[in-house]
Order: sequence, then C-alpha cells, then structure tokens
Amino acid sequence: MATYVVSDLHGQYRIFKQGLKDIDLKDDDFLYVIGDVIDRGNDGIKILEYIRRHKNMDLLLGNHEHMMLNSVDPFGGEECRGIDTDLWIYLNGGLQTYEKYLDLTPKSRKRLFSWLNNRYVVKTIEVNGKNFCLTHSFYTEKCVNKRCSELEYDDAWDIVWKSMFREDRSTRADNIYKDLPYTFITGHVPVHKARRDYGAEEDFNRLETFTVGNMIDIDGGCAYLCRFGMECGALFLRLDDMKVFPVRMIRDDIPIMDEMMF
Ligand SMILES: [Mn+2]
Repeated sequence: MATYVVSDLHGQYRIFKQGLKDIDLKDDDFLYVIGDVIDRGNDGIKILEYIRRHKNMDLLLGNHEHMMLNSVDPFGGEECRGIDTDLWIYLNGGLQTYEKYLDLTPKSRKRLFSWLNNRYVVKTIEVNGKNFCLTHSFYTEKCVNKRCSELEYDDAWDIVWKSMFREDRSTRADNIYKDLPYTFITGHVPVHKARRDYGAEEDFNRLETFTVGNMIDIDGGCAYLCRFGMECGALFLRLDDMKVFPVRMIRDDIPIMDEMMF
C-alpha cells in the first residue's frame, strides 16, 4: 500500500499514463494529483475524467482548475461567463481545455463541474508516521482539509495562486513554513525555475524535485515544453520512501498552442 503524488500534468496524457506504468500503481495504492491537470497541453479533460473514475486517485485543485470552475456554467451549459473567463481563456491557455469540455454532454459537464468543486485544496495525510501537507502551492490554516465548495473564492485563490517559491520573501518556504509540523509537497512553480530563483548551485535544467527546508517542489514543468534546454516532464513521488519516478517529455508531447508557455 503505497502513496504517490504528482503535480502539474498540464494536459499531457502520455506522460500521465507512462507515470502510472512506471510506478505500477496497484488498486490498494493511492495517487494524489495536486493540481494543474488542465491547460497548456491538449488532454486535460481526459486526465480529469480518468482521475474521477478511479477510486485509487484523487485531485487537489490547482489554479487552472480553479479558473475553470470560475469560468464555466455550473449546470453544464455551454456558456463561459464566470469571473475568471478572461484570465483562463485568454491568458492561461484555457481555450483548448474549454473546447474539449464542450465535447462532453451537458450531463457529463455538470458531473465534472460538481466533482471538481468538491475536491480539496489543501490536504494533510500521514504516511509511515510522517505528516505531509499536500497543496498545489500555498498554505493557510483555514483551508486545511477543506473542499473548494466550502471556501470563499479569495481563500481558495490564495492557496492555488500564491507561491512559497516566488512572490516576496515573506511567503518563501524557508521563512514561514519551517515551524509547521509537515513536509509540504507542492507544485505550481517548475523545479527548474524554483532552483534558479533560490540560487541553488546545481544544474537547474534537470528534471528533479527541489527541496527547501520542509518543502518539496514536484512541478516537473510540463507547461515549459522542453524549451531552453530544460529537461521537462512529471515527477511522481512515493511518500513511503521518497523515491522519485521522473517521466520525461519528448518532442511529440509539445502542445499545438506552443505560444502559451507560462
Ligand atoms: Mn499552477
């Protein structure tokens, strides 16, 4: 019975399936996907549906799912007029996801919306006597183990958008999280960027997790599209023994809308 986490798949279905094969996920294992399944790549809706249908997987929301929830019609209609519509469709690569979403029947759209809206934003778990806090990006006490539907827009926004690996120094991992009794597992900021911003004396183009204090970044940069000489892909992490299973992108994985890079 092992527990795995992965983040920021950004529509890369091949990477997702390859990762499941590599970790050899069993029925009594569990995989947490900690946000940003959709956008940038083309198959986000397909991955969301795959997670929704499997009992040994769950999703925590990322900023991309949060934007989608605040753009599309909660009742399965075709309209996209929520408060995040411009941010999602025009600025964050939501268009191809929205087009795939429209291919679903109204009933399936409504079911997907309601499932998404009932996912956690921050979740604490214990594995092998060790306490982990899973979050797409940020931490506030009031959001711990709360589902998106239970939270105000601004409270969920803080969790999925703010980052411990960027912003100002007051939100940085080595400042305000070090006294909390968890190992934090987050995504949102690709490890290459986090490693560079922290001035790590390493080859920051490697596809490898990045640890600062009690926080581990596992965003392998599926949204980066192998540009700038970086090794991109997904980082599946087994929490039982902290073994990392990297899945590298290849040129064929590059999404069609490649102008949408960040
Ligand atoms: Mn993100």
